[in-house]
Formats: sequence, structure tokens, C-alpha cells
Amino acid sequence: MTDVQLAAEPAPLKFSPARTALIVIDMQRDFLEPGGFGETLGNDVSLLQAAVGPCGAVLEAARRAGMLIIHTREGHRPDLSDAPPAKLARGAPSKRIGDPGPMGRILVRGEPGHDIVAALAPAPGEVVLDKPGKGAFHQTDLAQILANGGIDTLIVCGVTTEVCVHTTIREGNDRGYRCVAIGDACASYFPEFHRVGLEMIKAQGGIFGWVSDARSFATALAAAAAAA
Ligand code: C5J
Repeated sequence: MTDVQLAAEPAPLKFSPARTALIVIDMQRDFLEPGGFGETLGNDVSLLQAAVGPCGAVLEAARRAGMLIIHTREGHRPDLSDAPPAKLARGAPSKRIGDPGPMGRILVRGEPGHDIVAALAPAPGEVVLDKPGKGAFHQTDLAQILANGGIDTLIVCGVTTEVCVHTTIREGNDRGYRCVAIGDACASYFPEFHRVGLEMIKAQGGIFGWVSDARSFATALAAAAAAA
């Protein structure tokens, strides 16, 4: 496929699908459904549903273009040996990481709540990356996977905008990747944090990267495919 010209802010961005990865951040039941980690922290998890449709559209477009697709999941080993005590003890949630909940032990790998929501289930061959932290580069093999794929641009969507999406974009930006947040395919428990989080990425000439939207992404890929 030829290069793609993506409508984005603060400026349009040209990228090669062959050198671009889509990273879908933490679209897990533990964050999006009642009874999981998000709800134990006092959040209204229904707010995150807004990102599911746009994430699906972005995934479909990226699959059609043959892009490298990576799904991340935040969670910990069953013995919690990879969870920093400061994370386990943080705040005063009604239930903590590792405690039993309606979807199994909260934020623990292998439990039903740790799964990606059915609507965005990874397809065979797509990378599923388990991460213990907020950023997708922290204590994972993401850097190696991207280097092996010859990747220079990251398209990022998922939840939550100001936490794991933002941390991953900041990590990627510092490592030299061109990072694009797909704004409507991200969501937060705090609409104001979502809005400001996206503003921060594209401020100051794109201090952390670019912001686009699901329709522009799908349209740009389709236009490039038609021109090829
Ligand atoms: C949070 C995430 N919010 N995936 N995780 O704790 O953003």
C-alpha cells in the first residue's frame, strides 16, 4: 500500500502502513465492565463504552491494511510478585488488585476480568502484550517487537486516555516513535481528563504526538488502498 495521508492535529501526518503499528490499550473487562478494577476504584465504567465502536472501526481498518496489531492488557501474575507494593496498597478501594470479584481476581492474568472485551477480541496472529504497568513499554518486550517489525509510527487507542494511553504515548515519543492518539477511540472515567489529555498530546506543535479520529483513520487507509 502507498503512504497514507492522515488528517490529524496539530498537522496532517504521512505514514507507511508497513511501518506502523496499531496499539489497542487495555480494552479489558476489568476496566469496562461492572465488578472489575475500574469500578472498585469508584468509577462509572459505562463511560468507557464510548470507545468500543470507534476502536472496532480502527481495528477493522488496520486489519484490512495488514498493519501490525498489538493488544495490551494491564494485569499481574497470580502470586502478585510483579506488582509493586505501592501499587497494591494505593488508595482505599473497596477491593484491591488480587482480591476476588465477580469476574475473578481483580487485574490478575488468566482471570475472566483480565480478558479483552468480546467486541474487540484479538484475531489469530495479533500480538497480545501483558503489561504490569501503565505504559506498554515498561517491563514488556514491546520495544523488540516494534524493532523487529521495522515500525516508526504508533497508532494508539483504548483506555484510559490520561493513564495507560498517555503513558504509552509518552514512552513511545521518548523512544523516537511518531505517536498518534485516535481521540474518539480512547475514553476516560473523567470526560475532562479525556479532553485535556488529548489537548496535551497535540499542544506545542505536537509535544507528544498527533491526535486524529477513527473515521479519518479508516478513510485515509481506504484512500491509500484505492490509489495503490
Ligand atoms: C488504569 C489504564 N486507569 N488502563 N489503567 O489504571 O488506564
